[in-house]
Amino acid sequence: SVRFNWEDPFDLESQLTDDERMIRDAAHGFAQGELQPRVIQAFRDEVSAPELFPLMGQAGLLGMTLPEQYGGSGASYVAYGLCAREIERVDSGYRSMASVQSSLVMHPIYAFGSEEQRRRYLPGLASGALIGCFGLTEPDAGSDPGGMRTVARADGDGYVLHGAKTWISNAPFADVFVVWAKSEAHGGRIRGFILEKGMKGLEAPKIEGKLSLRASTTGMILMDEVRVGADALLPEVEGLKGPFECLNRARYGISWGAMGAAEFCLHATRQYGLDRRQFGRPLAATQLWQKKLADMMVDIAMGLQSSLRVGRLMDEGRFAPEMISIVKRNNVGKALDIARAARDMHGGNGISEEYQVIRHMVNLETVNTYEGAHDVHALILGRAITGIPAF
Ligand code: TGC
Ligand code: FAD
Repeated sequence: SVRFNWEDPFDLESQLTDDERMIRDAAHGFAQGELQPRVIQAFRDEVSAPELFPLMGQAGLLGMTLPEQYGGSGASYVAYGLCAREIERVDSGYRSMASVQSSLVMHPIYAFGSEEQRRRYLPGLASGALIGCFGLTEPDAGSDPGGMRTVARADGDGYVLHGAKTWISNAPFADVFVVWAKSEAHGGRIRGFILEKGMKGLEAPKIEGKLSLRASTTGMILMDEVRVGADALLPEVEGLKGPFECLNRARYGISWGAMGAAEFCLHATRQYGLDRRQFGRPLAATQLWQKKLADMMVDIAMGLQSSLRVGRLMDEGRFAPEMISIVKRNNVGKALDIARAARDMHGGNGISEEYQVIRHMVNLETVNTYEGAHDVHALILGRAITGIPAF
């Protein structure tokens, strides 16, 4: 038998390739060196931090699964997940910034764009010189994106877009907007369009006053008769499949990221319980505490192992979206439970920014809602089990 390691219960380490470990270690160094020192202040001030994109780009964290010719490094989906875990160990908002750019902006341009669109946008997005955002959600269409009202009308050899998107990560400082609209020229089918900052009629006001994910900037996309050329259309995809193919990748990354936030909470709580004494002994010496720490460790071990399995299947091209619903829903739900317990176990100190667990807790409320709310993923799985859509 081997010696048990509570920090890596199922020996995840030995299931990774050398490349994956190297990429993970570099991401860990970047997250701890560049992101951790900023995050408490950034969250307090609800700052916009577009300058983080070039830093993430230099660190190779943007679009890493894409081929090198487009600025990626051909990394595996497992490596991508490991990086999301390292970034979200610091803050879910920073992981959001990176996952929107990689999975929701670069992926559709790579997978559904023309060669000209790939060359025009991908290298800049990979380096962080350009910032991207993804507009699917609308004020009256969140869980049900098929109910969107944004339209694209044919106009000469181009299109005119009209409508409003809301709750859009990165939008206020984005250069590139991947927007989904019902295209009248395509029989009302949903199509993707690439818009650029500065286009007439395009605005992206910031949403202020978030009490969660404050280190990530969120805004709206307001389109008042925005005229674009025919070359703004993503030519290779039609229907909700387009945005969902992007969401598959982002949701998968989130399943790893949430485990990073949960690991932070477990590690911080364990140390707190070893250091803090009440009733003449460390808190960690009490049965209730040990039971809660055991629950945290078990849920993290199971979550990481499941995400690794889904990542390997993605790398082999053998995944089904329902597998991603399982890990997104489970891992984020468990991470939220863990963060709430960690907050409680820190007592009064648990509400202070200095101990950081309450920041993870409130962030994970957003993560539980976006990219398909917890219950919406249950309904996706319920449909798979019964064959009956119950949305
Ligand atoms: P439904 O009838 O199920 O499907 C319509 C078409 O889409 C196809 N499809 C998928 N394709 C690939 N991957 C998937 N996961 C897919 N799911 C569905 C499907 O085959 C069908 O194709 P076709 O060719 O027959 O048209 O669609 P529905 O309207 O019944 O949808 C139901 C539901 C609930 C599954 C779906 O609407 C849903 O997932 N809702 C949640 C919405 C959501 O996740 N929004 C996320 C917005 S982006 C975001 O939150 C970014 S935050 C990022 C950050 O900051 O990190
Ligand atoms: P609703 O759909 O109104 O859901 C409200 C509640 O009802 C939820 O609990 C949900 O589970 C439940 N519910 C919904 N339908 C059903 C049903 N049929 N049966 C039972 N219960 C149901 N979107 C983007 O497009 N791009 C982004 O970059 C982006 N970034 C975001 C960043 C932040 C900080 C936040 C908060 C959101 C972001 N979103 C983004 C939007 C996000 O995807 C939506 O908030 C999410 O999909 C839920 O939609 P909604 O807010 O309209 O809630």
